Amino acid sequence: MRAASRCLSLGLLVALGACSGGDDGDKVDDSAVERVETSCTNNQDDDVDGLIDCDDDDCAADPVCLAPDTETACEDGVDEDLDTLTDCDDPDCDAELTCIWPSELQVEIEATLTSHGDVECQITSDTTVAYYFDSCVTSATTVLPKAASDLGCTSCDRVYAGPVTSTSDGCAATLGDEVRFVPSSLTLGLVFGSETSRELWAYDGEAEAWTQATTLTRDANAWVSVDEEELLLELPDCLNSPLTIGSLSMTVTVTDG
Ligand SMILES: [Ca+2]
Ligand SMILES: [Ca+2]
Ligand SMILES: [Ca+2]
Ligand SMILES: [Ca+2]
Repeated sequence: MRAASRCLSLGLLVALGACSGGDDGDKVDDSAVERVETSCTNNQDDDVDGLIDCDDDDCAADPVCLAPDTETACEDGVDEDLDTLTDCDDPDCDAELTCIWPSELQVEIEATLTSHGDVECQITSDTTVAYYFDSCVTSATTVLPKAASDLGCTSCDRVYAGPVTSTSDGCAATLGDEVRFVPSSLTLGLVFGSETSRELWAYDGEAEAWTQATTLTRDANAWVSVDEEELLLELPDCLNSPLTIGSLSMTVTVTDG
């Protein structure tokens, strides 16, 4: 409508042909304007060509349109799908093992010795002495942060290490300091088994080796293992050493932090 009015008013002053020529000039100027999708993420068809954002070829080289639809690696520090959420922060990674593991573990250990009562220690081939060991409980609690590396546990999905911060060593009085159910520091590894099961590996500093210590089973919000074994005690003065002095129950409770 504006173009038509302008042509009519010009037509009063100049020849009709000149007016037509001016109109053609306007059309050339319009087509010369390059219309592009100005934003590839605004959900608008900016250049009104029927194609919105990444569907428009104008956006073919835009990083947002080149990015994959999901986080493709969950441990590389890169936000692959450019949704501002990196690795485990991205819900795309929720099911990844690497994102299941917590940043720290609360570990509670309880060792309960149920004494068998008198134990016969053979002093000579025909002489025995009875030893008696009380039943006892040693417990410990600590929070272990995630280690920066696997610390040599190639089987482990995650390794945690740190000092044992709190202990109540009731068995030291009964068994002596030589027998320690809880070390002063712990280096533990976890291996995914299932949604309700994890292997717990432990590093033995003396043997300088990792061993699978037990299997943890999910129990409400914690992971628990209970292992029982006969406690054998090495007594140098007893010819029949080691002596079986009782039943030892070790309960390990791990809570994800
Ligand atoms: Ca468009
Ligand atoms: Ca757009
Ligand atoms: Ca990533
Ligand atoms: Ca992402």
